[in-house]
Amino acid sequence: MTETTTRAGFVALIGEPNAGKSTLLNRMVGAKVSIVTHKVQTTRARIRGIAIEGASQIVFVDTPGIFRPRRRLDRSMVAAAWGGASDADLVLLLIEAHRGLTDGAAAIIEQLKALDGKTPVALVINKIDRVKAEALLALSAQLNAAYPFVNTFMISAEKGHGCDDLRDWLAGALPEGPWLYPEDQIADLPMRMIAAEITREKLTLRLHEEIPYQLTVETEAWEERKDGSARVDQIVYVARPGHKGIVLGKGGETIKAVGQLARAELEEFMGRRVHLFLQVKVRENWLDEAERFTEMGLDFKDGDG
Ligand SMILES: Nc1nc2c(ncn2[C@@H]2O[C@H](COP(=O)(O)OP(=O)(O)OP(=O)(O)O)[C@@H](O)[C@H]2O)c(=O)[nH]1
Ligand SMILES: [Mg+2]
Repeated sequence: MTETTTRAGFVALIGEPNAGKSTLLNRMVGAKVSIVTHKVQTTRARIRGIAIEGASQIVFVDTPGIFRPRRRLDRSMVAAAWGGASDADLVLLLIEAHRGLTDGAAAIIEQLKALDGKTPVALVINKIDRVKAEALLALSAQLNAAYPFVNTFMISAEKGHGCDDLRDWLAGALPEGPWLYPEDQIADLPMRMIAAEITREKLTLRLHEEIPYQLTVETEAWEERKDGSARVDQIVYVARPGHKGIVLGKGGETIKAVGQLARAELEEFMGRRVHLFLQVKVRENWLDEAERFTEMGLDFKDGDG
């Protein structure tokens, strides 16, 4: 009889906004669990996606980008990111190859030094498809001089380069122990939250300037129907009366297009029919309401907004 030692643990993905953390999580899990846009500050809370490699169960923890927070929401997001890092067995710091050691990345490295010092941190240089190979060695040397990373990977989360090596290494680096989730589970996030995130992604892609940063989406009601479909009701909260009209669009065309895209993606994710109903509400103080933060999976930070 052969005995296999199982391994399991949490791997936190941290980095500046837009570094490609959510893209990497989705690639590792093999499904779209966390939303992705070309805009900064897309992810707002910790999102767990689960991958299995051999006898190891790797629980990836996507986190919001780390930046200098201004608003209350920003502070909660950055706190969630650092919370994810300190609870993890392993941390991956993502750096964008074409941007290199930015001030923001340097600030994260300084804060990593102040962390417990026990959690191993590996360096992941992402988006290598955007630079010439010659530039990577110098960047890796510069970053490794700034922090004692336990390992360095050069990847393209989008194209997949280097991702198998990274996954193999993680599988062997996690602590021995029983798996933490059933083997068919790929995410640890309630379906109603995944559904709200999908809608927020479509809104963020469609709307400009500050509007995506001043709205939130909540799933209000979820009804299972006898024919196997689901009826999902969501509210889009906007912070300014003027934003409502923009989110609706002329004759409601914007919200309609967003709803169609979100419904299609939700149906694909769930593998069944969905009837999605979106309602837009002005709630000027939502960015200062503890309940909105709880709905997003964030801790509400006291003090001025
Ligand atoms: N060229 C290239 N683009 C990438 C790669 N990985 C991610 N991107 C793009 O980078 C952008 C940001 O990706 P995300 O995965 O949302 O980044 P993030 O770090 O989760 O961002 P926040 O949630 O805002 O902190 C998207 O447009 C991705 O398609 C890569 O390997 N190569
Ligand atoms: Mg993200």
